Amino acid sequence: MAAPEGQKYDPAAIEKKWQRVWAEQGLDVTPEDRDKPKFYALSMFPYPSGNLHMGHVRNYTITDVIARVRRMQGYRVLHPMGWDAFGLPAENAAIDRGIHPAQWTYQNIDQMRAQLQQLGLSYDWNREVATCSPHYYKWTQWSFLQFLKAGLAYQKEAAVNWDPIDQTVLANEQVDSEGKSWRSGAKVERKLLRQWFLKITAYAEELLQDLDQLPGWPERVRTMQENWIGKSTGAQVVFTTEAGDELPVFTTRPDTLWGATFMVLSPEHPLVAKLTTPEQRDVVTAYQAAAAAKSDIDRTDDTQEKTGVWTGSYAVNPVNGAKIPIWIADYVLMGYGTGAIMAVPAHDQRDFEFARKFGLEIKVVVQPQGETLEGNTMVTAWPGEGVMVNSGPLDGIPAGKGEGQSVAAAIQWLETNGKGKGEVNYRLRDWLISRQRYWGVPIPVVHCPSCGTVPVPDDQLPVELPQDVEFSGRGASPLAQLDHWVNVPCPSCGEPAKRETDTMDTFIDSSWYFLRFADARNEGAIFDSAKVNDWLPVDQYVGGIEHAILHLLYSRFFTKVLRDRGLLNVDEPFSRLLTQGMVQALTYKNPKTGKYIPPAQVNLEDPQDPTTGDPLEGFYEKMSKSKYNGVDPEAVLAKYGADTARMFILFKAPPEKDLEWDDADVEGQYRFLNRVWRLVTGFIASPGADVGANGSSPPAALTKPEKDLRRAIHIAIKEVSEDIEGDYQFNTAVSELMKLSNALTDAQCTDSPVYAEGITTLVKLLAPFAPHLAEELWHQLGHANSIHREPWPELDPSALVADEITLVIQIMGKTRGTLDVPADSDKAALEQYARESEVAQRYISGKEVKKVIVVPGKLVNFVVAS
Ligand code: ANZ
Ligand code: ZN
Repeated sequence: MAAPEGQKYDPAAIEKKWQRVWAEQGLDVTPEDRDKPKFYALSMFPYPSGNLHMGHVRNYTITDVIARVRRMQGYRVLHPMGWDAFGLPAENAAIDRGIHPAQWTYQNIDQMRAQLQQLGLSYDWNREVATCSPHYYKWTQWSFLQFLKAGLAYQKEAAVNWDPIDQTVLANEQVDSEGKSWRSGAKVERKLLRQWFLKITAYAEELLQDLDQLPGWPERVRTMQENWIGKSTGAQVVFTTEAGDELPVFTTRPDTLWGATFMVLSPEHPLVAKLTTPEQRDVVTAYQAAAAAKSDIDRTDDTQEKTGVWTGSYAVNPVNGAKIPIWIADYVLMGYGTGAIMAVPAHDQRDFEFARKFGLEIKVVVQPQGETLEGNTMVTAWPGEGVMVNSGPLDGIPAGKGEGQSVAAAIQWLETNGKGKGEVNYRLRDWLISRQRYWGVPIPVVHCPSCGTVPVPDDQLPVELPQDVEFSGRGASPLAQLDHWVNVPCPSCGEPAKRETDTMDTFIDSSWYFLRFADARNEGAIFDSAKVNDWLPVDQYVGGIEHAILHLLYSRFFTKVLRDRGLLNVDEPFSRLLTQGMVQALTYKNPKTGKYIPPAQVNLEDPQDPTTGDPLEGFYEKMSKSKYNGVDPEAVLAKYGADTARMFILFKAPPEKDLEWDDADVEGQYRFLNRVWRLVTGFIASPGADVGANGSSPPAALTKPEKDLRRAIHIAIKEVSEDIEGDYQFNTAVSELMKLSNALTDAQCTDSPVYAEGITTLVKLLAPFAPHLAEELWHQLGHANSIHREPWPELDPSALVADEITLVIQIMGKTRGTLDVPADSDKAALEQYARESEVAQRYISGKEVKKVIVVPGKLVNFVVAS
C-alpha cells in the first residue's frame, strides 16, 4: 500500500501500533520447532527499582539487536525477561513508607515492564519470571534442598561481615576492597553468628579450570574470577607445641622451613587459650578483643604497622627441633589455611616487619646470587631466587617453584619423613547465604529439639513468606517475631519445632533464573531437563562488569551442582559474555565547593556556578542521580521515539566501550531515520517504482549506475553482517546503513529493479536496529508479513567485484596522465599503482618525492622537490 504522499515520519504512532500488532500476533513467542538451530540471547535481568535508566536501555537494546538478527538468520531464538525482585530496597520502602514490600515490588515491575515494552524489545513475555513469586521461589527452595542433600549446604558459627546500616550479614563477595558493603557503603563490622553456607569451595578447582572453556568471555572477567578463586600451591607442615599438640600450618614456601624462627597464630585460633601462659593471659585477651573488632581487610592491610603478642609458649620446628616462640597477630586470618603460620622473617616481608618490631630472630636460608645476606643487617625480606643454605638436606638446591628446585624438594622431603605433605589452598570461601531480612526466600528447614535440622519436604514447598509482618524498624529479622509462622510441627517427628527465620541471599535467586526461562511455567518441576539441555548454554549474555565475580561465579557454581544432581548436562551456563560499557553524560562540578550542578542550570558557553559564579569543570561521567547528569529514557522516547534512541545507543560507541550521551548525536540519528522514511516513501510514491521487487537477479547487462548501486547494496550486506557477527560492532554497522542510504539518495537508476533491491535491503538491514520504522516501511512496500520474519539479506559476492576506475595522476597538482585501476583499491594500493605508472616514471624519476596526496577513487598527486 503506497503511503499518501508527504506523510511524515511519526514515531509515536508507528511504534505504538506495531507494538500492539506484534503482541497480538505473538511475534516474539519462542518457537518450539527443534529443526532450526537455537540461539539463547539474555540480558541480565534487572532489580525492579521502578524506573528504567539509560544503562538498562543500552543493555537491553544490545541484546535485542542480537536476538533480532539471529531470528532473521534462521535461528529459533529464546529472548526472555524477568525480575530480580527480592532485596532490601523493598523492605526499606516498607519501613519508610508503610507499603508492603510485595505491593511496592509488583507496582515497580508493572511500571518497568511498560517502559521496556515502549522500547520495542522482542521479549517472549510468556516466560517472564519474578523471583519474589512463590511460583519461582518454590524452586529456589527446592534447589537449596538439593544442595542440602548433596552435602553442599551447612550451618556453622562464623565470624561474619555485618553491615551496620542494612543490619544483615554479607558474603565476602559483597564487601568491596575497602571493606565496605556493596549495597549500603557502610564499613563492614565483624560478628559471630550461626549461619547457612553453600559449599562453593568444593567446586573451586572446577570453577578455575573451566574458565578455559570460556573463550567468549572478556579476558578481564576471567582473570577476576581466577584471582577471586585464588589457587595457591604449597604444603601443610605439622609443627608441635611443647605440650605435644599438633599445629599444622599452610605454607607456599615449605623450602624455607629451616628459616622458620617463630610461629604466628590467628587470634581466633582454638589453641590460643591453651597455649597462653598465666603471665600473658591479660595481654592476649585484650589483643583478641581488639582483633575481633577489625575487618579482614584492615587486618591484612600491608601499609599498617604489624601488631601482635606472645602467648608465652613454644613450638618445635619439625625439621631441626629448634624451640620457637608462638605469637598471635591479626595479620594471620582464621579463615585461610589452618589459621596458623610458620614465620620466616628472612624471606617473607610481613614476618620480617614483625620480627624487627619484636626483636625476633631472622635466619637466612636463601642466598641470592652474588650477595651474602645477614639476618641482623638485612633491611627487607628476600622473597626471590637464590641458593638454599642452612637448610640441611636442601642445601645447595636452587630456590624456586620449578622442577628440581627447592619447593618440590622440600615437599618430597616432608612426605618421606612424615612431617607434612603437598597441599593446595584456595582463597575462595564458602558462600554465606543467610540474611536476617524479610524480603527474600525463606530457607526451607525446621529446627526440631529432637531431630535437629529437618528439611521441609518437597510436597510442602513453597514455604511462603507470611503477609502479616510488621516493619517497625531494622535490627531483627521480622520473620523471627511472627510466632504463628515460626512455630510448626517437626516434619519428621511431629513435635513442636521452629522454622528457620533467615532468608537467602538474593544472589541465589539470580543463580538459576536463566535455567527457568527454558521452561518458565512448569509447576511440577524446577524445569524439564530436556528443555534446559536444549536451550542452554546461553549463547550470548549481556550485562554489567559489576557482576564479574558475584553473579557470574555463583551462576557457574549452581549450574555445576545441578548438573551433578543429574538435572542438566552443560558445564557452563554462558558461552559468550558481553560486558557493556557505561552510559556517561556531561557533568558539571564546582571545583571549589565540590558540588555538582545540574546541566540544565548551566550556560554551556560559559559554565558558571549559578549561586557562586565560580567557573565549573565539565566532564563525562556515568549517569547518576547524585551528579544530576541523568538523562531520562522516558523523555528521550517521548521526543524522538524508541527507534531513534536505539539507533543512537548503537551508533555512538561499540557495546563494550563507555558511551557519552550527546543530544546532537541523538538528533542526528533522528534525522537519519527521517531520511530513510523519505527515501522509502518517496520511492513508493514514484511512478516507475517496482514496489514489490524483493531483489534483483544479478543481470549480466546492468548499466554502470546499476552496477555501482548493486555493489553498494552488497557491500552494505557484507559489512553489516560482518560487524554483527564478529564483535558486535553495531556502531560501524549503523555507519554502513548510512552509506547505503546515501548511495540510494545519489543513485541515478531509480526506475531499475536494482533500486528496488536497494530499498528493500536497506529496510531489512535496518530492521534489527529500528524495528518499528522498518516494519512500517515494509508494510507500506506492500508486504503482509512481518519484516522480522524475513530472512537476512543474502550476499551476492559477484556484486562485489570491483569495476575499474580511471585514476588521475598529477605532478605538483598538474594532471599528467591517467590509469585504469580496480575501483576498490585502497590508498596504499593507489599510491603504488601511481608510482609504477609510466607517467610517474617519466616525471619523478631522479627527483625527491616530498609528499603524495591520494584522493581515493580519484587521483594521486606527487609533490616533488624542484
Ligand atoms: C612461610 C612462608 C615463607 C610464606 C615465605 C610465604 C613466604 P597465599 O599465596 O595467599 O596462599 N599464610 C598462610 N596462612 C595464612 C593465614 N591464615 N593468614 C595469613 N597468612 C597466611 O600465601 C600463603 C602464605 O601466606 C603462606 O606461606 C603463609 O606464609 C601465609 F618466604 O609460609 B608462608
Ligand atoms: Zn523432630
